[in-house]
Amino acid sequence: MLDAFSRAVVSADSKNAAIGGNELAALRAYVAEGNKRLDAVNAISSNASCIVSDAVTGMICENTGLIQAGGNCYPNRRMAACLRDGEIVLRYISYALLAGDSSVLDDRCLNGLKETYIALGVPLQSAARAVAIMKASSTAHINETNTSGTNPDETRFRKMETIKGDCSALVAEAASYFDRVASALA
Ligand SMILES: CCC1=C(C)/C(=C/C2=NC(=C\c3[nH]c(/C=C4\NC(=O)[C@H](C)[C@H]4CC)c(C)c3CCC(=O)O)/C(CCC(=O)O)=C2C)NC1=O
Repeated sequence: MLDAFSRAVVSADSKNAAIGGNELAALRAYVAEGNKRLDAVNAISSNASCIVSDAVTGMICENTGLIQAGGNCYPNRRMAACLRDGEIVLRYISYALLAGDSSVLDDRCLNGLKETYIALGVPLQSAARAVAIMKASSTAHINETNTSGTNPDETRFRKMETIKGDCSALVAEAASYFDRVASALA
């Protein structure tokens, strides 16, 4: 497992080179924006059960066959396994976002996942759909653009109350980890 720092070392070592200007500039940005990154990780982890249950619910609403006999979220044992997998994937994405590197997600979560799903008959498209909904909701939580939609009671929607700033780079980075899960299942 690598993070932004060890990744720079590995990449310099593979070229037999010293850590260069570009790598240092990237690490300087990583350090300078560190508090923002912690806020982004916290936005995901402290809303994780909401993000996961909303995504799995949405996936099922769009395809109710999943919870009928023969569907892969039927019976409750499989529904529970599906929710648990959503939590696992989101947790590894939050680790990758913290580390600033995808290797923890790749090595400990995605490696072999597609093959496992195929062997168990877990529908890959549905899993990718749940991941896509988790992406939309997680990036909204990081950005604090989550709204109540048609519900007039805004207080039911949690805002993180972090200092407002430009978090577009972190949102894009987080989005890339969700996309990585989707392509691992494609
Ligand atoms: C460390 C990382 C790690 C991962 C990633 C992991 C995934 C994982 N998900 C599994 C099962 C499963 N995964 C699902 C998931 C779903 N079914 C659906 O219809 C949806 C599309 C989807 C939820 C979004 C289901 C239903 C099962 C149980 C399948 C079965 O036993 O028939 C299994 C088989 C063993 C088990 O049931 O626990 C593994 C290993 N386990 C790990 O330890």
